[in-house]
Amino acid sequence: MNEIQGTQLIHKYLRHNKKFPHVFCPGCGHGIVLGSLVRSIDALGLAKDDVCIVAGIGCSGRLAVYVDFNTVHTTHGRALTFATGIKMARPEMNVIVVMGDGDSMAIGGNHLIHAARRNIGVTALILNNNIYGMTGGQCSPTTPSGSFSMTSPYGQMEQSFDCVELCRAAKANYVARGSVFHVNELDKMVTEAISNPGFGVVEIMTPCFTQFGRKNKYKSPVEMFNYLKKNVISQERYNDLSESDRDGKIPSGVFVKKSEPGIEEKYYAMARQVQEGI
Ligand SMILES: Cc1ncc(C[n+]2csc(CCOP(=O)(O)OP(=O)(O)O)c2C)c(N)n1
Ligand code: SF4
Repeated sequence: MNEIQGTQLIHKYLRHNKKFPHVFCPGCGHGIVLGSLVRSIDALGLAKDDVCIVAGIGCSGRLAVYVDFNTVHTTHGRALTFATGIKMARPEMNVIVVMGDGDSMAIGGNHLIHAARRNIGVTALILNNNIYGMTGGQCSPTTPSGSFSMTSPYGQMEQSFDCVELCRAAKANYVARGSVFHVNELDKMVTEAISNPGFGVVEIMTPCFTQFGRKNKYKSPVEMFNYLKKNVISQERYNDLSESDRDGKIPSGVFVKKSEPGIEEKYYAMARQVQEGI
């Protein structure tokens, strides 16, 4: 993507003269996800009116505020419930949900499991910065064991869990993990997830230097990007590593890719059958 195209996309898709300047800290990865979202929608040629972005609360939730589509900035942990209602009522709409790791896996964890189980035809972008960014750095379900946060000043005692494994087990159609360092791959995953007829999840590793990096071993946002560069590796490379060498490494790529119809499609087919008395 050259600079001219990038600028054109900003003018086409961002509420650039209304909602800016944005709230993201220098070095935050959330803006890169915003870029990926806009490029993917543009590449798919979707009309703005046919796209609805739904977000929860958190720094990640701000993404919905900046883009010129149908947008809903909902309550913390409930973005998927709003999105489910929208998709059931307007199945032709491309519904894309943006959530933080806290939003999607802590308070909204149950909704994530059941959105995947139902295979509702929405796309979930999960911005995993391993921390609650907006509220001051409390630990989340993905804060790595032993790392420091506002609520684990002596090191996190709890185990973290794996978003990909969770969504795979809950039977989502499309499950992928990428990072904001590996932008070209990320764009492909977001585009594929939006195109998938069922529930598409992309977990996106993204740095929060302000609330996570400063309390841990990172000296700058650049170090956090270098961490992603070195440690987010393909699942093939990850599988070839010994158990001990896997420590700290994050497997990425597409883990599940099915093309089952979304539940809304099944619902409308059933409604037609019932109405026709078949
Ligand atoms: C019901 C409810 N509980 C708690 C909060 C406070 N709150 C706002 S954002 C947030 C956490 C955000 O963390 P995350 O979802 O990981 O997103 P990030 O800010 O890191 O992008 C919390 C706990 C709230 N707004 N509503
Ligand atoms: S607090 Fe963290 S997640 Fe929030 S804008 Fe700053 S760097 Fe980004």
